[in-house]
Amino acid sequence: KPFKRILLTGAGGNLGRRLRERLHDFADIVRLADVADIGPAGPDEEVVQCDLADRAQVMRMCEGVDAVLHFGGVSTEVEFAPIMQANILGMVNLYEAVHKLGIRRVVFASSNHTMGMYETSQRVDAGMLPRADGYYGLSKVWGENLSRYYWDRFGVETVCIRIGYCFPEPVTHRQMVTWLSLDDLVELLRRALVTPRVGHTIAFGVSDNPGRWWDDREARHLAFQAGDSSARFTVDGGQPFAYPPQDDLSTFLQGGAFVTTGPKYPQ
Ligand code: 15L
Repeated sequence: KPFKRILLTGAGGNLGRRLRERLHDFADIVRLADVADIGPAGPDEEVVQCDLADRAQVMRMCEGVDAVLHFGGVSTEVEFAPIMQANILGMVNLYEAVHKLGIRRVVFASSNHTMGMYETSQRVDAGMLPRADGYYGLSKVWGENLSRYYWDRFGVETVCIRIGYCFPEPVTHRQMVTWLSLDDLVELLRRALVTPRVGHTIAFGVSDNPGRWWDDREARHLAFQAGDSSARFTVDGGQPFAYPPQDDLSTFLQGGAFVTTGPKYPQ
């Protein structure tokens, strides 16, 4: 196995729960962290409860770890305060711990909402400027740039994955275009962990779907090949595939509903 111990943050979240049993090929021990109580550890697992905003807890969470899969933090558009705590301050705490403890590599679960204000007719690659669609997307841009800094200044390697829609079955047009299967996510994590030199890489977490919006040219060196495609699903009860179907902001812009929900300024 490539690592002795890897850490998965956000182990109680949507993706963390599905990834939990898929990580044992990567390391002898999988340490699972979450802010919530996720119950007892299974075989070859460790469980740590950790608030990302608490730097001492983050330091303890990272002790003895060889690589980090960072899936923790707020995963959707909410008001700014919790995003600031978990995604802004939490990233600083994580990278300080990673750097101080000499951990060499992080895989950061970034999001397509870093570029949600691009139009659905545009093709976006990782060299283009981010255009976030709310505080959540902006916090992911912060994470991408913070990890870039820790590579440039301290040599900590990070692969940022701009994940699309990673749930079992896409049902809307947007979900079809942005779908990432769990198998493809696991393969992308494997490539992100075992590729010898990644420096700082921004990759797109998307399966080989018809009508994709994202061009993964900046992550070519990962040699990731998606094995799944949303083409086997039908949209909205079998209507022919077409995007965008309406002249509506949430279909005209890539961020979909996030564009119209965020940002929520505290009242
Ligand atoms: C995200 O970043 C969210 O974490 C996830 O829940 C989905 O909503 C996804 O984006 C999406 O764009 O569908």
